[in-house]
Amino acid sequence: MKKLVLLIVLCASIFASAQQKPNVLFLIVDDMNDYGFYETVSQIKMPYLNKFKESAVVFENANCGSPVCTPSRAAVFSGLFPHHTGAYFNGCDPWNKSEKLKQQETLPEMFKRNGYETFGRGKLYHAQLSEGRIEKNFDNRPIYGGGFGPFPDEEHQIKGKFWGIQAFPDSIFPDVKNANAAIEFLQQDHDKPFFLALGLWRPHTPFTCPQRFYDMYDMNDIELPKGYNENDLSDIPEIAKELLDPFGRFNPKNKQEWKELIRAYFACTTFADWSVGRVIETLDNSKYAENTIVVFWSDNGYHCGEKNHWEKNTLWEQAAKTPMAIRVPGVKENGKHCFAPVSSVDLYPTLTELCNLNQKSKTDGKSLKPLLDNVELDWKPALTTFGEGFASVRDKRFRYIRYSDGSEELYDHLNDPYEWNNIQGKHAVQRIKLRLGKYIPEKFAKELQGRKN
Ligand SMILES: [Ca+2]
Ligand SMILES: [Ca+2]
Repeated sequence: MKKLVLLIVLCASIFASAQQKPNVLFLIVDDMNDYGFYETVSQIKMPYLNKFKESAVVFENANCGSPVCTPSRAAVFSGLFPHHTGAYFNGCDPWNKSEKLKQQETLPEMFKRNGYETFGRGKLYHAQLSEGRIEKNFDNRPIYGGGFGPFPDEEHQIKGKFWGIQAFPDSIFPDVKNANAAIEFLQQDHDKPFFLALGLWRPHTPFTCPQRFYDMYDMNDIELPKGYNENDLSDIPEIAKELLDPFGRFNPKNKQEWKELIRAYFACTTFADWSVGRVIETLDNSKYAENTIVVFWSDNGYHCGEKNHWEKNTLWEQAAKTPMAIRVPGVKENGKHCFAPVSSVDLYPTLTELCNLNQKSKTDGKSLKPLLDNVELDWKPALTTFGEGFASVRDKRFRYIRYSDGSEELYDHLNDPYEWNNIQGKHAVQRIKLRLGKYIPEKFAKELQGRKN
């Protein structure tokens, strides 16, 4: 009898402790740069994320592990930097090709093993997972909904002109369907704590979204990017130019077309803001609001013509810097901005600590919990890599880039926020280069297959 009572007490306490664990809402957007999130472009409209930022710690100096979709996500879900796995590029099939990633427990897998209900929808890994791994990651089906479409029309898809206003109904956008699925999940009862991951496809191309988001922007108000400088490429190493506009699909014929593309990017960013916003609003109106951590991040930044370049795949601020914010209910620093140079690779160990999970796999990042408690703390520089020997290191003030042939760039963000002046050759900065150079890996894992662009 005594044993039975003990067993009941034990079961009840295990159940209670499982109940106390916080839920996690993990929101990913694709190719969203800093324009609206850090208010560097005032015209862009992001009402929902602006509201969310008031209740979260906003990381103003967040950097991706790799400036392109698949490897950036592999780094976040594994907690491992690309130079340890070889997953540097899109198309590298990281979860089937890297021995290290095959062994690594992913973030959702860790949550599931720790007793969480795991739910995933939309663009999450952007890479093939085996059936067995899908099983280990997520409880729900289907996990991937949709794709990049809808495209403006067949001609646009073939010619690679991935933009255009079309009167598509909301119902055909994968982001609408997936956000609806997440909303439905948040309105249900759950016995276990949950890890809900939602990955949106926008503002990534094709720049299609419900027309009302285009209608929010008047062409007369659109300006060329503040960070554009037509002579900007004169002081960058030759090897850096290999990364420029690899697809050549964005070559605006004139300033008018350039502005139209920017308007399209703004519209798709505002669409993503709305999609994220209605999920967060549902959470805030649910019984889970007080016990759910919200993580918001973009997989990479985005050029809209800065450095004569479109899209990502560079080691400059425009591609390496990503929006990121974390809301832990009750944290006193919520609403503050943190300028410490953090990495999205830090998200895995951060959630391990915040949710008090048993973490099986070793990860590279560092828990951001100390910064959530004190945004002013000193922090080590953040690393972004893009292939063997291609690395970028960001601290609070400088960005240092070194390429595989040893050529370098150094930018002083205090005086040069758009990285126009490469000061690497100046005598006075040699010590800064040496200091930041220590964070560049001595050894880079061999590149898995894939392409640099
Ligand atoms: Ca992306
Ligand atoms: Ca320059």
